[in-house]
Amino acid sequence: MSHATTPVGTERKIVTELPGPKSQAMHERRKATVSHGLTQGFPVYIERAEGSILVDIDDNRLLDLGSGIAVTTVGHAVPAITDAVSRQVADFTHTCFMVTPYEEYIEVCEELAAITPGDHHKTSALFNSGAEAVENAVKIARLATGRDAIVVVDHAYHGRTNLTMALTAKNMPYKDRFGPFAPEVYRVPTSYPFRDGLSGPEAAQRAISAIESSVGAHNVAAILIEPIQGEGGFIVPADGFLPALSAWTKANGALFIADEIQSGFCRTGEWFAVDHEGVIPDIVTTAKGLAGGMPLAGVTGRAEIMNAVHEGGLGGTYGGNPVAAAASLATIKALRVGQMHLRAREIEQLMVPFLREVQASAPIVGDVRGRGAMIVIEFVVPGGKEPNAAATKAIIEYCTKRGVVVISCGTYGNCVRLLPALSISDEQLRDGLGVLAEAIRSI
Ligand code: PLZ
Repeated sequence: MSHATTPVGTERKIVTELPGPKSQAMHERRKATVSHGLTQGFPVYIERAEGSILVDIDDNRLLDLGSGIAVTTVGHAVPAITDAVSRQVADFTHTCFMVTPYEEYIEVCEELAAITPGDHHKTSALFNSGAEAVENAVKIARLATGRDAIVVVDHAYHGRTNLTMALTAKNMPYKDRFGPFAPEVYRVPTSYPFRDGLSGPEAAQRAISAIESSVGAHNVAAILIEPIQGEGGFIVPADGFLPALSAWTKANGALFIADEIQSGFCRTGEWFAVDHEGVIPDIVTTAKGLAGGMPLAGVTGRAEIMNAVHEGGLGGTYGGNPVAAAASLATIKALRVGQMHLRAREIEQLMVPFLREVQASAPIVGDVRGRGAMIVIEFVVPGGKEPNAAATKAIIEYCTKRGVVVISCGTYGNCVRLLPALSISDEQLRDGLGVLAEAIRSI
């Protein structure tokens, strides 16, 4: 792939129609050779990126408000991360931690122990993807408790492997005709304030009585939950919901597993989304923002739970790969040194009032919610709460055609999520929000 030498810059700049001619040709090549089972997204093919700007093969500069689904939280091509990766590539790229280990793996586990909630003794195991981390968290929870049942909630997303498909709520496109699914997974209602109007304690009581009546408290190995539900629609549970579920697990010998794969790493204005409610999970799963673009995932938990597993019970060829680990250490350092959780809060302060003002004159905007730089707009049919997936699709198309990359989410496909890098400037953010507002008004 040829790389133009012109600087990337910091501005969105569209020089062809989107997708441009080269991207269109590339898309034809793709269709001939890449399985059509993969989500097609917006077929603009990327050649370079820097900060919050993506440069496509037609030399268009797009503003990235998706960060590759909450992965490049620090930004694209951040020198501290690319340098760390380059150094590690030159040193060695792989030995397999299970065969001949190395320090970087240990350092990532030390960092995870330090930044995840609670000051108890924690240990970690590293994997490649979020789904793999969730699978392992479930394995560990079952072994440590000697129980089988895993409780998940409506609108949950935990991955696409066989076990995680069972944990994920939405049928299309994730599960349809891919079964049969793994057993001993039980789904209970969540807290979705915009749609259920319940307080946190009320929603928790509803979930708990479903667990007690349909599963039996003594059978529950763990409640597994995203503290802010990501793919399901950036659903922030009502205050008190998560603490009540966590307290119930403690009282009943079950574990509380927080899936922080999308919501972690300063994204919400704290290191982790559970920090907003003072909940201390027994196990935390991480990925995405953990390594700034390199594939890495972690399971971090109370040492007595994590270490209950027999030697050799956890592993995988690539888990905790040294290059991904080096990227992770540089990413965590950049987040910490830059106090980037504070920047996430500023981003919320800029985005939410702006979007609420748009909402005031746009009846298709049902709700604006989220924390930090994890904000969503839920679109409805004016006059009620019926999900409006058609408007959502049109708005995303309007934005992407103008070079503002935004992603949809939501069980009903009716949400536009905003996941900018925490290094984005106010000016870039205003530019992107301006286009989004135009898109909403154009409906
Ligand atoms: N848990 C909370 O958000 C991944 C999925 C994109 P993997 N979310 C993006 C898609 O359509 O496949 C995710 C998540 C939460 C687990 C996962 C799974 O992480 O790294 O995609 O396996």
